[in-house]
Formats: sequence, C-alpha cells, structure tokens
Amino acid sequence: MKLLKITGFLLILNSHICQSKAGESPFEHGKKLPVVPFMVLDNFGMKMCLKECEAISLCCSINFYRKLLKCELNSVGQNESLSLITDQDYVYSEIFHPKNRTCGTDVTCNLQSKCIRTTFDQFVCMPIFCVDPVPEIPNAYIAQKTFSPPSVTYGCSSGYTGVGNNTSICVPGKMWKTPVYSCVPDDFAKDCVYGGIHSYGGKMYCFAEHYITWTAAKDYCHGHTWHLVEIESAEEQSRIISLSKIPDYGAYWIGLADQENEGTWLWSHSRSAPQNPLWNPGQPNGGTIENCVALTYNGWSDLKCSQTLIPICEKVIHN
Ligand SMILES: [Ca+2]
Repeated sequence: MKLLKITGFLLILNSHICQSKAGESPFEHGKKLPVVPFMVLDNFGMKMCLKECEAISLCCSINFYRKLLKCELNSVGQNESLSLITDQDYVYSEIFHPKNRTCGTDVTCNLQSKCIRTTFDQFVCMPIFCVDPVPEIPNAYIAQKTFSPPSVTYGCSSGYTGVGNNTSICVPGKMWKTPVYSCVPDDFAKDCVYGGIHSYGGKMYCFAEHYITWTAAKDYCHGHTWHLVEIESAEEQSRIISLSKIPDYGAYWIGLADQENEGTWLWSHSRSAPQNPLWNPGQPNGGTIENCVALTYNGWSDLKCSQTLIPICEKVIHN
C-alpha cells in the first residue's frame, strides 16, 4: 500500500508508482476515476492534459472534465480497489510505462516536480508545488485555488468581514507569501467608524464608536483580540491622522500611559517604551493628574484617564 498524504500543496511520501496497464485505449469517454485530484488545471485540451500528466512524476491518470476544459490530475490510477464510474461529462485516461518515466536521458524528476524541455532542447525538473502548506487564516476558508501559478483566494466564514488582500501566491518550490488578510467578527467591524476597518502596512485600524475611559478603551480593544494602537513612526501617525478627523477636531485614545510609574510612559500591549515619541509641543504636562495619552492635533497629549474618548484599536494582520 502506498502512503500518499496531500495537505494543500504539500506532499509527504516516499515512494510512488502508478499501476498503469499498458496497451489499452488511452481515452475512456464517459468515465472518471472517483478520486480527489492533486492538481486541477483550467483551459486545457484533453491531449494537453495527458501530456501534462506524463511530465509530472506524481501523475498516474487524468479525469478530463470536457464541459469546462478542466484537467484533473490524479496521483493514482485504476487498481484492485478502485474502478472507473460512469460520468458523461468526463474522459478518463492513464499514462503508460510510468516506471520508466525519465526527464531527458537518465534523470527522473522527483514527485514534487515536472519535466520541462527548455528552449535549448535540454530537459530540466521544475518544482510544481510550494514547499509549505497553504497558510491558514482563522475564520477563513479557501474560496478558490489555482495551480498554475499556485494561488489561493480566501473568503470569511459567516459572521466575519474580510480585511486586506484575500489572495496569496507562491512560486513553485518556495514558500507561500504570508497572506495579509484577516476575518474580523461582524459585531466588531460594525463599530468601526470613518470608513470601517482600514488595513495598511500589515496592520488593521478601527476607530471604535464608543466614548469610553482609557481603561475601558483598552479592555474594549483587548476583548476583541485587538489592542489600543501603538504608534511606531511618524509615517504611521500621519496615516492614522489621514483616516481620522484630526487635526480639525477630535482626540482618540492610544495605548500609551504612565499610570503605573509617573513619568515612565509605556505601551500597554507590548509593555515597551515608545521608540519615537511624537508628543505635541509642551506635552506631556499633566503630572500625576494626567496619565493616559490621546492622539490630538498632530501629536500626543496626556489627559485624565477618566475622560471619555473614541479608542483607536489595532491588530497586526494574522499570518
Ligand atoms: Ca502622568
């Protein structure tokens, strides 16, 4: 029994041999093998599909969906426990002599690759899969998948709103690009004013429409697995200001406070001091009376923590 496990595009196996029977008609019309293909290629002709299978070491047979010209490549063929079924939309074929399949004269491509003839009439083995599995995103599912080039497009589960770029790609033989996409609960997303949730530079921002104290603001963001924004650079601050009603009016809670130790300003989530403080002129000036920080005008001001302001929540987009 062969061991073949397919996790997304990742294949874990040691040996793999198609059990193809030579000498039969290559195309069986109105038939298919009831298996899940390891790869599906769009807009392929039937003969092209078979050629593709012949080039890929892993491929033993094809189910060709003739209605939509979909080429389904299978890692198994017919055997004692697996027989063809009738399906008028399909054409089935197996490849011949797979054991002797070589690339050029004596090279056999591994199962993760395909044999390609170069413009100089040389043969090379090219990887066809990504080396890691498709990245998972909490509360998301894979809405669409392409194999050439490898890409996945995510959708969000019911009750969640998608933020960011929902497509991720990979160069065969390499890793998937980290998707910059997140599925946010609808009940949180609907609280976000000024155009909803914004995504920029791998972070998401939400101006939550609640006038609350600094501690309540911190708890509010945290309760949604976000946190009060930690502004890391003047560039990030300008971006946040451009999303808000600052500098005309408005003040928003950010994650900075010196509640614990007067004069020692710390970000509440990362527990670190600001690397690049962006205080308004003359600020901070409230001593022990003002221990919580708001973004106002073009910079930061310390205010009484009991004031009620809109919080700016942020989240680093999930890998
Ligand atoms: Ca203070």
